[in-house]
Amino acid sequence: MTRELAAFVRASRALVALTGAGVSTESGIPDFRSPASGLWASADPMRVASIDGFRDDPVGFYAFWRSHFRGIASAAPSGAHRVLARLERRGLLRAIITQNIDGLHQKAGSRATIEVHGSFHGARCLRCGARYATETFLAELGPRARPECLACGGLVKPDVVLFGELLGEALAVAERAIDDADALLVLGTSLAVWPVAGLVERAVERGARVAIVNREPTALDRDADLVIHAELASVMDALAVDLALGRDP
Ligand code: CNA
Repeated sequence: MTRELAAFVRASRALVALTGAGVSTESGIPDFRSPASGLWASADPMRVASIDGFRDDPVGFYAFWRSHFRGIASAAPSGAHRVLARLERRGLLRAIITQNIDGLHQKAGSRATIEVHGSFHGARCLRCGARYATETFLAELGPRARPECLACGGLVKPDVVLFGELLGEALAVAERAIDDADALLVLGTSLAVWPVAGLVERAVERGARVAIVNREPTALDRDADLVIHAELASVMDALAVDLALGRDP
């Protein structure tokens, strides 16, 4: 199967990747929907990951995310992140559209990265718009303190798109990248979250070929030209060998 993936990459003239939380599990960051290890096995998404949940209980929101954000801040890129960065350097990958908020594609050296769900690095006051670095803000915030803006007392929210919020300009940028692509490589996502899952359908409608690599079946496997159900680490390592990508600099 990985030979077929290498052929898929070689045959493309404008390849774009779409990634999800599965590319970062090897980095120690749990995904949402894996049956035992996913965050939703132990938490209610509508309480800790929706804009209504955030407004109702901002202290509880940060109590849940504080340790996860700390883990994300200290995480190192996975093999999948590194192979994608090498594909871009070799001119074989145009852009990465990611649902992840962890910044690990950039840490691995990828440049053309479109973060459709935002990034945990920054935070913003919902009232006056004052900007904060999430890590610094959390370091100074007491464990049970309300996350209030130092300038106006409004609520400070990380720059991540929560359930119930609209996606920003990044979605339009992602759509343009899809429209210019002739092949889409989908990695480590259940494709259960919209409107991002719709980007796969958009690619198919515009005639692009689609390959999906994921441990479990996804919602859109039937739309893909190539589907591999396997661990990303082994598939991406084999892809790097098959394409003779060489070592990281
Ligand atoms: P998801 O719905 O949790 O799906 C992840 C998929 O990845 C699952 O189907 C797993 O089977 C698969 N998977 C996990 N590990 C591996 C692996 N090592 N090899 C192969 N497959 C694997 O997550 P999605 O990304 O689809 O959902 C979108 C949400 C998740 C976005 O809003 C993200 O912001 C959010 N999220 C992001 C992060 C992060 O930034 N690292 C972490 C957790 C959730």
